[in-house]
Amino acid sequence: MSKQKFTVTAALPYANGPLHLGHVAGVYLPSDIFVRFLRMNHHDVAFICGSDENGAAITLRAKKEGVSPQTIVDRYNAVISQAFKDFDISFDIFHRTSTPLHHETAQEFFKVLDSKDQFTKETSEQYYDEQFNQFLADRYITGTCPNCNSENAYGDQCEKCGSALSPNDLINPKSTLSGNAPIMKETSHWYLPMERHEEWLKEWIKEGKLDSIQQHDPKKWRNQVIGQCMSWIDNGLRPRAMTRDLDWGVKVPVEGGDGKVLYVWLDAPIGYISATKQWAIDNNKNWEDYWKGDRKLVHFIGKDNIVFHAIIFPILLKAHGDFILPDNVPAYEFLNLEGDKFSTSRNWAVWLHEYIADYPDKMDELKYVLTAIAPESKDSDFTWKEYQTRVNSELADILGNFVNRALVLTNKYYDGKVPTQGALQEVDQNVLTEMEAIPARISKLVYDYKLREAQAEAMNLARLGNKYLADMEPWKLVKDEANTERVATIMNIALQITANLSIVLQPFLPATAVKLGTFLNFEDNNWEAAGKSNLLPEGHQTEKPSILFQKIEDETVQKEVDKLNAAKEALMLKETSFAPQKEETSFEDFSKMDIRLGTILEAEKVAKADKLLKLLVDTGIDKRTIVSGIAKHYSPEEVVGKTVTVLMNLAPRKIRGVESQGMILMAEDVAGNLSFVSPEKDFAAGGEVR
Ligand code: B3M
Ligand code: ZN
Repeated sequence: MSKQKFTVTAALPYANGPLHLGHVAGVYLPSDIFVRFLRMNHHDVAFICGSDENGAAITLRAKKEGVSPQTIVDRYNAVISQAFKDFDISFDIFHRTSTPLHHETAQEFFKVLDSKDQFTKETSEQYYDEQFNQFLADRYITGTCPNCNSENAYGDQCEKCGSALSPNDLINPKSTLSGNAPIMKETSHWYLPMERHEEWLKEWIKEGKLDSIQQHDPKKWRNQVIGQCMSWIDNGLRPRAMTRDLDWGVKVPVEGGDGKVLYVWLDAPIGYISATKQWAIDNNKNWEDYWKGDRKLVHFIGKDNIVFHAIIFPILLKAHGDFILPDNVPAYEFLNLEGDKFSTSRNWAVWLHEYIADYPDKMDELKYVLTAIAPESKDSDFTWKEYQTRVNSELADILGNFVNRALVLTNKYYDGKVPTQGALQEVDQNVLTEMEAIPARISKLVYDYKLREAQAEAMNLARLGNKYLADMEPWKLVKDEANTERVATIMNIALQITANLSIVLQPFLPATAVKLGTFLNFEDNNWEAAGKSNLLPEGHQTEKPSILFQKIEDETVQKEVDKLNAAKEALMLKETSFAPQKEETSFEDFSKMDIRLGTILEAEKVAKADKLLKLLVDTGIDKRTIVSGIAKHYSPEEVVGKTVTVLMNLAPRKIRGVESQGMILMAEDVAGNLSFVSPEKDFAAGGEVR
């Protein structure tokens, strides 16, 4: 492809929690591969990201932890940006939407739209939480999704099926603040009349279906992106509120906007622009070059962000004027974990920062596996078992084995110097022809956003080399002097393949590619060099290699799976064991109960009832018989002498022929163990409990 200009964005992660492997596999890794590839092909690229620090995702998290939103965004911006650095995601900038530059940029954008009459102002009734005195939009309200019936859909989108929603779409809406059903209350907001844009949107999205240029043109959008957009449009575009009644976010910069902020899905995509501005300031560039004119804008996102990037943001860009619209919106489906949805709240996740801490020298192993299973066209599943298999039998046994053989033998036979390539046999010729064809195939796949296949194609080069050496067996040939020239030719070819690997692996496994370069004393970052069979001249000195990939042991897999299961069990215990609070009662009703301390004087088992103990209890005012269902938890001997809590005025009942005059109160823990409720101080029988 001729040299082009690209502005590539990766969805801004909410600064409300750390990143897990699902985020990485479905946005950050593929965009990084794409950009590294573009750079090697000398396209002019800006790779933009940052943290999304506004909106209900942030304020709700803050409320939950009892800290300020600022504390939350500072904490998670730090965690996230450090993880990206450690994982070597090559953003040109990782910005923040809490910066003054972003606030100004978003406000300016809003003002332009407002002055061009691109908004309507509407007063309407919206859901309101009376207990918290707050309007409920977006994540402040949950309910049943009208499309997929998932019970936990948010007011702005359903994470289960990915559809974009409005609070009024929800069935059985509930406030996430109080849990109560909301009331309706009047408020006014700025709306984006999306229906005005239906015509051109339809045409424009249809264009995305076209593979307009046969030569690797990245125009063609993924089916699921086109499908989601068309179904949204076909359902009828409606005005969508672009402001919110919240006290955290970008303030509405026009008259009447007091106490209101911009809708996070209005300001967040503008975050791509403000990040570009900051990067341009830092690098003496003009930001407008990256958003205007002849340039391809590409948004890497998860499928739950499709309509925001392929419909709403394009409307905003077009309504503003001057801006380019996205050329493609490669959206990823979801990655699952061991057969179950990633979930922050259920702690069902492999966190990127934890992986980095536990396996600091295994970044490429994770990159390789995540790209190999990337959820490009359908949801996929990460398992530690598959991680192990792919690392051991692909990275170690194929790539690592080949490179190691090529370099170790070169060291052994030729003191590390590249031997002479002699006459080629047909088998050599075939291998070289195949090697030559691979880079173009990778290119085509990358430009088509098929990074999973592209990586597999790069690995095919390692496969090719590994098979070549295994078939040729130079270590056997070398024993006969008559084969000297033949062995040199084979080893030369093996080294050329290794040099080629150091190029074609760069986008996918950057650290490994650097290691290969070090082993070979060779560096070439130009994609066009790939495929050549004379990258290393005769006599070129190579180095002794080290092992590229250590195998993953069974214990490691077991440890990781145990860790996940432990987290799941802890949570299930917590979730399933606490009964919901009972209905409200009055103080008057409560006061009717006569509860006192009693001391157990005697205890014996009740015949033919393995759960019951018959107790004689000193209650201060009398000594009475009480039958209690605690025999499975306490022996008669152990209860005698204990001071416990007694409900005195419960109507007497006959239990197994014994009249019980009252009840012993018991506490039960999540595992079903019983305990007496005894005074923490040394109180005598008769003391009242209230
Ligand atoms: N923060 C939503 C998400 O993490 C969001 C993306 C913004 S991209 C402009 O799903
Ligand atoms: Zn749904």
